[in-house]
Amino acid sequence: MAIREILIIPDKRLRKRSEPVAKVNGSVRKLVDDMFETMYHAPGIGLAAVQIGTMQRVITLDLAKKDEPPKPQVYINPEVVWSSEELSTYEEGCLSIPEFYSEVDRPAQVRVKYLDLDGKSHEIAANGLLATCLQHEIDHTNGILFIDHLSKLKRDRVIKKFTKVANRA
Ligand code: K1U
Ligand code: ZN
Repeated sequence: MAIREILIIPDKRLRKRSEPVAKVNGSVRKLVDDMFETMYHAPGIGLAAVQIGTMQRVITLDLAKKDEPPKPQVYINPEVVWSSEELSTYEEGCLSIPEFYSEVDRPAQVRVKYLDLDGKSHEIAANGLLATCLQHEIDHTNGILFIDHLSKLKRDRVIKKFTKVANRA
């Protein structure tokens, strides 16, 4: 297991679509181990493989509260197959856009199809924070960031700030 570096905007890899996993094998399981170690270390409640520079459609989540035991979740090749017209609003953050938070409106309920670590197919219905996080992470696998759901003015301000920092480094 390894803590991997988390890509920060404006890294171009964050804007690319990730590739589907063809076979859930040992290297995917090793990737998932690294993702959990990186996500817990950050700390974060979700992570997409692209955020550590691996362009595969894999996401990890753990939405357990501080006083609860860990509840690690893995979704391979996740895909939203249905989303509600009703929206809900959450204040989102992103490990690739450190210390910036903003409210985002998204479908309140979704159904997501995915593979588990044994390569078995599942479909789940999600609402609340799980629905928000799944959509945030699935967006990452498609090169979409939560700032893309904000006004152009807000988005451009954030990108400008992080581009300045990257150019100074
Ligand atoms: O994908 C990511 O960048 C991870 C992101 C997930 C997320 C958070 C909030 C709404 C939607 C998606 C994060 O984990 S940001 C950090 C965070 O929210 C958090 C960190 C520690 C404790 C509790 C929350
Ligand atoms: Zn994110």
